[in-house]
Amino acid sequence: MDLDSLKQIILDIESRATSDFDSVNTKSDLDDAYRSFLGKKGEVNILLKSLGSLPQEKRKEAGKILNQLKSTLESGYAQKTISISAQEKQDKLNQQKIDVTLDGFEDLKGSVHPVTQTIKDICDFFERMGFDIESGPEAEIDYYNFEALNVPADHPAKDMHDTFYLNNKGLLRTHTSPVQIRTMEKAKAPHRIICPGKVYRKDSDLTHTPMFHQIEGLVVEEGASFSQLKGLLNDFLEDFFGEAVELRFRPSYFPFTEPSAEADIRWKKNWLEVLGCGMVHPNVLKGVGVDTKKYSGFAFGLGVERMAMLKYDIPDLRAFFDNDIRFLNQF
Ligand code: 2NL
Repeated sequence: MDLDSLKQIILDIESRATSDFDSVNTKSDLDDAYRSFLGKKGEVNILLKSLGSLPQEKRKEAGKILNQLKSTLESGYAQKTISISAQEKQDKLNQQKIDVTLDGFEDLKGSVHPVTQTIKDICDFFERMGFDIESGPEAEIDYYNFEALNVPADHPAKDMHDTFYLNNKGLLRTHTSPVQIRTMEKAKAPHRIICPGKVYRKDSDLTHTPMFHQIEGLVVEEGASFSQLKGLLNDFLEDFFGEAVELRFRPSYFPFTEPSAEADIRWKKNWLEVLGCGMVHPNVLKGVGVDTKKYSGFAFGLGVERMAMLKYDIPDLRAFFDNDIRFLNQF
């Protein structure tokens, strides 16, 4: 082989390698092409080995142009490597592209539960009347739930069929009255407190749920009277229903009040019971250390779900517990 034919071969390799590098689209095809020209058994190495057949004085020049070929091919390979990885990156970006102009999903907005709203409305009224909001534990003991409230040991409400007992000592409170007992134990009279919260009774049918919400109010002051209680409840019910209400009090009985009464409002020709109330029984006041010669008290209790059903004309108690968004969004 002479130098001229070597140059011819080199030009041919260079043009084939350039076009091969040009036509591949993946890194692995590019590497295959690389190996066929520049690998151990590639064309350039084979050519290099054949230089031995050249005369001594031509070998140097031949080596030089072969090395030039090598570096031309190496840099072609390097450039193509860069452009392939840029293309792969671009392909990936195109695949993951997000069209920000597409319509989104309408987000579901929450709303205040009617029970929560009713508790807030009622507590707001009594706060304006100077009451403090108090809360306390839902798991109670017999003393705070019954004994301190003058409920006799053999009262039917204490029956296993009516009260959830947790163990031999604990129970789930059946009303929020224990909060008032605890408050009177802690602070000195006078008291004006309103106590909202969950209460529990072993009762489950169309009009009763084992858990419901109650609000109780308590006033202990010098000269607290039944006429004040009637006036306060009348103002409250007018505020709650947003219009003048026709109100009547019927004599009733609770162990913790004497006298006791139930209040009804006239709603579309019918009298509907809305709450229970009375003058705090002296036994209850004495039990928490209130001087009954100086102070008297009145109290009342109402069911929140029942009040919300009347105000919003909801016929079925279960609607409060289903948490159906179509129901809840109406408030
Ligand atoms: C009702 C009746 C009532 C009370 C709750 C009370 C609390 C203390 C002392 C005296 Cl600490 N009374 N609470 C009084 C009368 C009635 O609730 O029908 N509730 C749904």
